[in-house]
Amino acid sequence: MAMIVEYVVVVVVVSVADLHTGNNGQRGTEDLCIHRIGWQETEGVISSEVYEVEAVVYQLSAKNGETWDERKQRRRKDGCKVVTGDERLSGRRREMTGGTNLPERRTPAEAAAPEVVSGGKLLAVNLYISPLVAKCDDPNAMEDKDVAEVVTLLDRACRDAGFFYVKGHGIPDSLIKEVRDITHKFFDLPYEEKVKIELSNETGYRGYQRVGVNITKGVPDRHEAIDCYRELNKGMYAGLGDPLVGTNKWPTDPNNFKKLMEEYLVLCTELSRKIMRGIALALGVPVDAFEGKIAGDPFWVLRIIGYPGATSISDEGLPKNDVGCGAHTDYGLLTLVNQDDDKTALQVRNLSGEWISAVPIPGTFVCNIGDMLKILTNGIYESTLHRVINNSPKFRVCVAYFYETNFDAVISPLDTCLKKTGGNKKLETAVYGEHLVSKVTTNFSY
Ligand SMILES: O=C(O)CCC(=O)C(=O)O
Repeated sequence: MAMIVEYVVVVVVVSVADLHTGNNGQRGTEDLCIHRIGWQETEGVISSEVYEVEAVVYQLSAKNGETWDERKQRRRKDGCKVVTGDERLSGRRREMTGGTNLPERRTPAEAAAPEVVSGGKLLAVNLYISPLVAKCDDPNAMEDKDVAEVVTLLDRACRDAGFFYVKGHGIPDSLIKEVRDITHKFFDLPYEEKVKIELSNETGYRGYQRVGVNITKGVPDRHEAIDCYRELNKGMYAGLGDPLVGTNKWPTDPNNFKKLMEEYLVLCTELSRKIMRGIALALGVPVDAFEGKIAGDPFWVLRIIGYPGATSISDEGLPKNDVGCGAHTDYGLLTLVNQDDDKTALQVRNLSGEWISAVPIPGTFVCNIGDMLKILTNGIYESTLHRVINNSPKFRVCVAYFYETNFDAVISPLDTCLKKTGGNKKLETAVYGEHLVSKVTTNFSY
């Protein structure tokens, strides 16, 4: 019996105009579209009667009366090319205006994730990683063509774009949203309530910091935050982690804050381990290369961050600074960014030195590569330089989960990566815990 299976591929189209005008990440009139694809399937086999449906659901009416084909022609003239990557999708194309009622569901065949290219440059890759998540612990995972496709795209994303979005990751959208909602609730509380869990060197740099206390390269950042780390005991790792010793300072209001965040942490840790398996496959190193002595007992960091809106007066008295978080790279292996859906603020610098807005895509994590992965790959993958500028008048939250190596891991380039890059070690060996402590202990202005 023939049945129609429909699902969604999310494509980010960063407005070319934005790039050229240097617009600070403000969403242009049409910089995000959702690309919907469907096909006809007969008893699990995709038939030749394939059809593709593309619908712009974000500000579809940017140009009145424009058809999808006209829109695409115009976008191409702008130098913007949307690549679905799925060669099976050919044939009949049907215009569908504003159709938002297709279920957000994909089959493994949809694993051919899209890339967004502009002027020959890769801007973003959106990975539907469900095949990888399902099979990464199977020793024959790469024999599965859907896994292999995810891995190929992952490699391209890490080499050329430096960041990527993941969807189909298995963490429920409802939980991802709940984490942000409870974060909003906390930051909405009066300062006197929030400061009850204040961060200091005596708390192991754990807890709440008001706007401007975090500094990047000497400049106060326009954000407030709660910082949490995997717990460390005094004297552990020959005292390497002593500055961070302490228990996390979770707020008691909202009352389920700790429980929710701890549940979320477990899922982020497991998801990151799986993505790192995909990255190992992408690099051609053993699938468990980022386990054992490197990250078999991974450290983690959680930053629960709030950025005042552009017109907010909550930072009155501080030096004028629009930058929510100055340009920096992350310290470990991989970061999962859970950001508000309705404000564009995170910007990522690509290898050509352009700042690309990481426009939020509901249900996805933005993934950044960290410093330890850069060393392990001998620079094949760069750690992603990024910054945050909240130009929206609204308060923005982001919950950033950082998946790190073992605290005491000694990190130097993997042999395979060394060979692939000509045999010379381009990056100094680092001990992760030392790197982290040196950053954390100089990140605050008090
Ligand atoms: O707010 C964001 O989107 C990212 C936060 C960030 O860059 C960080 O905490 O390292």
